[in-house]
Amino acid sequence: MKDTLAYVALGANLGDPIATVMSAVERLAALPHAEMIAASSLYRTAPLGLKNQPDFINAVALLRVDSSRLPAPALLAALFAIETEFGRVRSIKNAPRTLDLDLLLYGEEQWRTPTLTLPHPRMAERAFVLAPLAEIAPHLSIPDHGSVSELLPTLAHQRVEKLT
Ligand code: PH2
Ligand code: MG
Ligand code: MG
Repeated sequence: MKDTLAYVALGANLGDPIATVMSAVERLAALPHAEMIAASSLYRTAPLGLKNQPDFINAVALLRVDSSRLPAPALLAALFAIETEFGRVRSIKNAPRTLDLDLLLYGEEQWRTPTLTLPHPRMAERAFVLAPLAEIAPHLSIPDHGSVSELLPTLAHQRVEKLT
């Protein structure tokens, strides 16, 4: 048994995104060989990338994973399976989605394969990731970028609203 901390970003902007993200958090908590340590609040966020689409609901979760039983590629496959369960259809890049689950960090591991890049290459530029992360891991350092609490203020122009 080798424990690794994994951070997962959740996002949805089709259907009932609040209900979807809430139940996806429950699905993550129920993953075999993983234990949920923390989940952020939900945030309503302006779409980045393709602008002309509905606002997103975003959140992040922290899992303690048994890396011998659920290594990073297996965790990623489990995330894709949950996306499919929630009705995700993959069309164009950045298209609206019922549920997007992105693996942000898996311990200190670095991966560069066609299907898995760790750390997530764009996480430090996205307030919709850093605002929920700041809630559960303000001191977390993103390799080559800095700490979450230092980076977030640099993205103040990105609209992010915590849901109460
Ligand atoms: N996900 C994207 C692209 N743009 N914008 C927001 N606000 N939230 C997201 O989760 C998001 C996005 C690609 O996965
Ligand atoms: Mg994704
Ligand atoms: Mg994504």
